[in-house]
Amino acid sequence: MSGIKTLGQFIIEKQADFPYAKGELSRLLRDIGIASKIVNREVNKAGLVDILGAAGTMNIQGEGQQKLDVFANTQFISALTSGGECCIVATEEEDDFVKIDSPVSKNAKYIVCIDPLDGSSNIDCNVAVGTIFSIYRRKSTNGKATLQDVLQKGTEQVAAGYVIYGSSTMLVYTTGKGVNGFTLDPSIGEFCLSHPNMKIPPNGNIYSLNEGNYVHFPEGVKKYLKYVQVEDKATNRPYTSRYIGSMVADIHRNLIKGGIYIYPTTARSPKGKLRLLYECNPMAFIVEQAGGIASDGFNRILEIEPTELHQRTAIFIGSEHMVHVAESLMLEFSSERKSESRYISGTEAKLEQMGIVGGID
Ligand code: P6P
Repeated sequence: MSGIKTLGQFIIEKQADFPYAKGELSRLLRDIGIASKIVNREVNKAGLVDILGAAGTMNIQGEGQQKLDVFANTQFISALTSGGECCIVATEEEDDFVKIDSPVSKNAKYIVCIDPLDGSSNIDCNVAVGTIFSIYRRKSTNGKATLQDVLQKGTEQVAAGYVIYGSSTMLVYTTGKGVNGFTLDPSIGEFCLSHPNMKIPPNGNIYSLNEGNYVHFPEGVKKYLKYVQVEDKATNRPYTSRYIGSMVADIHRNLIKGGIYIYPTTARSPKGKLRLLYECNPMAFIVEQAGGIASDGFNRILEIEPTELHQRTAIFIGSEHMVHVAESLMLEFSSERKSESRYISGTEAKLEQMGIVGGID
């Protein structure tokens, strides 16, 4: 195995990066890694066994659960229960958070927020899907952990990551000391370091959003769409539209190539579609650690104060310059939240400087 570094070896090597008792993060990520290998096995053969299609149940989001959604949810909860480090799992697939109450978890200190299988509506057509997870340390020091231990700001995350089940299966994570990617080698059943110290290009020309919602977009997003579609060789426009309908796949591609992913508020999702705790916070932590930025169009995702388990938010995430341009247009043209913006108002000069205002009708 010369030159190969497994996830387990890497975590132990980087143990000093994780300021808590030795081995806790290792065991948490080991548990998540085990469950993701089992999910990967089922995703890879989904067409062959009766695990495709709808489970016939609905989750709290009102979304029809795919059988693999339910399977993945069960696998992650089971792995985290037997691993002994996790006291609560907050998952997209359960109405309430799941209390882990097993003999090995008596002293468990960690909260895991997880979307077990994001983009699962794509499963039947063999498009990449993913798992997104966020790890917090409980704040309460005695008794059972509570909802308050779950409703922590994104800045409190001690680790976050995703698994993408695509042409290969990768686990990408951060503990706040950079981002590293591991590709599953099925021949040895190990995630092996393949993308050390991942950095998102500060600029790019790929934009990812569902233009089918155009009529319901905030004015600032409509202006951004006009901006990216205007011919301007100096700024490499028009950009390229790439939208898979699977957040993990879209953001993973943009992390590597540069780009922006936007899911704004729409008529159908007036607070945004994506969930703060187990989709936006972990992806924002990862992208920020890779040098990008993530906001709700006005304010940093990681600073949003959660008030409910399945809280949704708009998200603008990706290459720093691209998100800044979109945020500037949101500030200028979607004034309903102007006062909240982290930018100084009167961004005319900033837009001119970016060559924006002139290029938009
Ligand atoms: P729409 C999948 O359901 C998801 O949560 C993300 O993975 C994806 O980017 C988005 O929703 C797709 O939503 O409304 O464009 O189909």
